[in-house]
Amino acid sequence: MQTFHSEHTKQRRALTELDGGRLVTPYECPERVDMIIECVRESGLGAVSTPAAYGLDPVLAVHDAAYVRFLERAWDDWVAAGLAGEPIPSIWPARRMRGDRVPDHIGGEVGYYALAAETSLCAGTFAAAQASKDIALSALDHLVDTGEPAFGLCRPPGHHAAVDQYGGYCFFNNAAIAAQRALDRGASRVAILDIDFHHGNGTQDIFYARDDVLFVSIHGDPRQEFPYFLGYADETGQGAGDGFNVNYPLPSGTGYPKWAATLDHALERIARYRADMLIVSLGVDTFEHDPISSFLLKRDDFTDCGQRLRQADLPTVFLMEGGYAVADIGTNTVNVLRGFSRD
Ligand code: SS9
Ligand code: ZN
Repeated sequence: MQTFHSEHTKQRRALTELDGGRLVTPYECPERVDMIIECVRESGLGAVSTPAAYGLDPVLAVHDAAYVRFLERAWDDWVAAGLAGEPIPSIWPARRMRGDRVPDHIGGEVGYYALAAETSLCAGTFAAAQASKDIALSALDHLVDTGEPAFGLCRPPGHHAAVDQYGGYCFFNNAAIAAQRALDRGASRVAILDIDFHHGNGTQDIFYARDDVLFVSIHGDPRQEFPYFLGYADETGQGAGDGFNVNYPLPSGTGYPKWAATLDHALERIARYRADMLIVSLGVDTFEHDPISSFLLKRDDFTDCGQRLRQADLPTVFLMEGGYAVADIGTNTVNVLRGFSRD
C-alpha cells in the first residue's frame, strides 16, 4: 500500500488549545505525523510519496468560498487587529441570535466560522490544511489510477470540518473532498466509513441530503462526547439523502468485541449500498490509552480491524483523522493498514 505524506502538514503548530478551563499544548500536534511516518517506513508497508498540488478548486467543491477565504486571512487579521495570543472564538451566533450575518471584525468572524473553541488558529494553519487535502486527493487519485489501496497521512484531520465551519482540530474536510473527486472521476456510489472515536459531524453535514455518498460513523455517544450536538442514531439523512446517513453511537468504555460487531454491521450496510469505493476516515483515538477518548481498543485490535475492512473487498483509501496517544499512534495506525494488506 502506498502512503502519501508531506512535511508541509507540520506548518500548523498552534501553541494553545482550550481544554476544560485552561490553555494547554494542543493534542493535535506535528509529532503525530513523525510517529506515523516512522512506523510506516519501518513496517515495509510500501512506498512513501509526496502529494501533488491541486489548488483550491477541489476544496471549493465542498466548502463555502467565504469560509475558505476567511481561513486564508484569519491569522493576519487577528494580528492586524492587535489581538494577543491565537484566534479563539468567544461568542457565536447561538440560539436566539442571528446566524445570517457575517460580522466584519475578526473577533466576530471566528465565532461565525468556528463550531468549537479548542481549535486555535496559527500562522501555518492554512498551508497545513492545503497540504492535508493534497494528500487526500493524491491518495484518491492513486486508487483511481492504479486500483491499488492508498493511505493518506493527512494532518490536520478533516472530519469535523463542515461546509462553512472549522473545529475539532479540522479545517478542510479531506474525506469529503476526496469523495467528491471520486464522483467527479466516475464513481457513482462512494461510502465513507468513519471509525475515529468522535462523530464525523462535518462529513455528515456535507453529504446529508445526498444519496451518492453513504456516510457511516461509529463513535462515542454524543450524549457524553464531543461534538455533543450531532451524531445521534436518528440522524438518517434528508431529502434524496434519506437513509444514506448511518450513526452508531456507543457508550464510554466500549471494548473491542462490541466495537467490532458494530463494524461488521457498518460493513453490511455498505455492502447493501453496493458502494464502488470505500473511504475510511481512520482515527485511532479509539485506543484504550488515548488521552481525550473513552473506548478501550488495544494495539492488536487495530490489526483485526484492518482485516475486517479487507473483507469488504472494495477499492479503499485510508485518510488519517484523529489519534492522540502520540507514543502509540504509529503502531496503531500501521496495524490497521497491515491488517488490511495481509492476505
Ligand atoms: C479535549 C476535548 C477535545 C475536541 C476533540 C476533537 C477530536 C478530533 N479536552 N475536544 S478527532
Ligand atoms: Zn477523534
